[in-house]
This record gives sequence, C-alpha cells and structure tokens, in this order.
Amino acid sequence: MSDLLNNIAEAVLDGDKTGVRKLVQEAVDEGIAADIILADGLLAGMNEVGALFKDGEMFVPEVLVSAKALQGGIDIIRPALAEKGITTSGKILTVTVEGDLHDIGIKLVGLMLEGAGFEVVNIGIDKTADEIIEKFKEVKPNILGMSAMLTTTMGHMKVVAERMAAEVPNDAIIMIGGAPTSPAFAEKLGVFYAADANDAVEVAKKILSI
Ligand code: B1M
Repeated sequence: MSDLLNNIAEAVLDGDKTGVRKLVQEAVDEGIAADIILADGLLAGMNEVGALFKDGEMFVPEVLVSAKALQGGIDIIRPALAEKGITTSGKILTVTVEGDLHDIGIKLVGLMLEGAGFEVVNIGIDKTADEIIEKFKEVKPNILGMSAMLTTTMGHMKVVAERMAAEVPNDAIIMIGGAPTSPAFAEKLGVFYAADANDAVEVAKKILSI
C-alpha cells in the first residue's frame, strides 16, 4: 500500500478531518482510483477505529470524530465513485425505532454502507411504525435497516416487521442491529441481523447478491 494511503488511514484514525480531506485530494491528484482510496485508505483507517473501539482502546467521542473525518474524505471522492457506478449498489433506509434516541451506531452503519457504495437515507431517531412504513413506501429502498439500543425499544422492531410483512409483502427486506438485538431475535422476526457496521455492509451485499 502506498504511503499516501497509509497516511489517509492514519488521519482517519486520528480523527483529522482537515488532514483526511487534504490527503484524499492529493491521492485523487496523483491519479489513485477512488475505490482504492476508499478501500485501502479511508475504510482501512475506519476498520482500525472499529477494532480499537471493540477492544476498549477508543471511546465513543473519538469514534465519532473519526467517522466525521471519514465522511470528509468520502465527500471528495463521491463524484468519482458515482462515475464508476460504485454508488449504485442499492438503496437502504435507516432508522432508530420508536422510543430510542441512540443514533451514533446507526450513523456509523450508514457511513460504512455509503463507503461501500450504497445510497443511504436516514430518517432519524424515535420513529413510530407508521412513520417508518410511510417513509419506506415513499423512498422505496431495497432494504430497511432498523436500529435499537435499548431492551425496552427492540420490541418495536417486531411490530414494524409484522406490519411490513402484511402491508408490503414483496418488498419487506429488513436488516436489524444494535446492542440488545441478536441473531436469534432476528430469526424470530424473520429478518436479517448485522452485528456491527462492517457486518452490515457484508449482510447488505449478501441480501442484494453483490
Ligand atoms: Co444510552 N444506553 N441511554 N445513551 N448508551 C446504552 C445503550 C446502555 C447499554 C448503557 C448501559 O446502561 N450500560 C443502556 C441500555 C441498556 C439496555 O436497555 N439494555 C443505555 C440506557 C439505559 C440509556 C438511557 C435509558 C439512560 C437514562 O436516561 N437513564 C437513555 C435512553 C434514551 C432513549 O433512547 N430513550 C440513554 C441515553 C443515551 C444518550 C442520549 C446519553 C447517548 C446517546 C447519544 C446518541 O446516540 N446520539 C447514550 C449513549 C452514547 C450510550 C452508550 C454509552 C454508547 C452507545 C454508542 O453510541 N456506542 C451505550 C453503552 C454502550 O454501548 N457502551 C448506552 C457506539 C456505537 C458505535 O456503537 O451503538 O452499539 P453501537 O452501534 C454498533 C452496533 O450496535 C451495530 O453497529 C454499530 C456500529 O458498529 N448497530 C447496527 C447498531 N445499529 C445497527 C443497525 C444495523 C446493523 C448494525 O442494521 C440496520
């Protein structure tokens, strides 16, 4: 991997948005392909952030700063990614369910999905089944991605899944995630489960056969 790509990964790890933008622009000017900058620079850095977070060596505020730095880099290469057709993997509607105000995780999931070329429409936190289904019908995504961080709110996922199966039976493809959820819970609901942001990308790709 080139020094420049290593430096981009380092800058993401350091949460240095200005540095990331400068280095990504340099890489673009040097003619490095956007998908390489994304995979071997930006996402390599974010993967390291994810690993350190998992090991308790990085904390939420730092993860957020790194995520913003990553986003700064993605913004620069987005047009080139679009040209390469990388942003046409599919559309994913993301949301945090009713009663739940946690959005750091789902935003990270959204960023990773965007980084992998998906179009992400996030409709925010604390959304009722009515609001989610109305938006689903309007946006017409390939996948609905729901997040819950509280044991008291994960039950709302079941309500949405049941209503989706009844109201949009042919399009009810759902992926869930968040701390209290599990593969067993997802299986009970008849939906897909992703453990973290990286896994969400893998699961989305599998669902859409990419
Ligand atoms: Co709250 N909170 N919180 N909180 N909070 C937790 C979740 C908790 C585990 C803390 C604890 O007690 N140890 C606990 C839940 C316990 C439970 O129900 N089992 C808890 C509680 C109790 C509460 C309140 C009730 C506290 C209170 O007021 N008494 C309250 C509830 C508010 C509400 O939602 N109604 C509350 C409030 C808050 C803040 C507002 C202060 C803040 C949220 C700020 C925000 O999101 N904008 C907050 C935070 C920050 C946390 C902790 C500390 C960190 C969560 C986080 O952002 N992690 C959390 C404890 C913890 O997890 N250590 C805690 C970083 C993030 C990158 O990871 O969100 O896990 P995470 O997302 C991961 C995966 O879960 C997964 O991928 C993400 C990225 O890898 N994932 C998906 C998530 N969604 C996905 C969707 C997918 C796929 C994967 O597909 C669609």
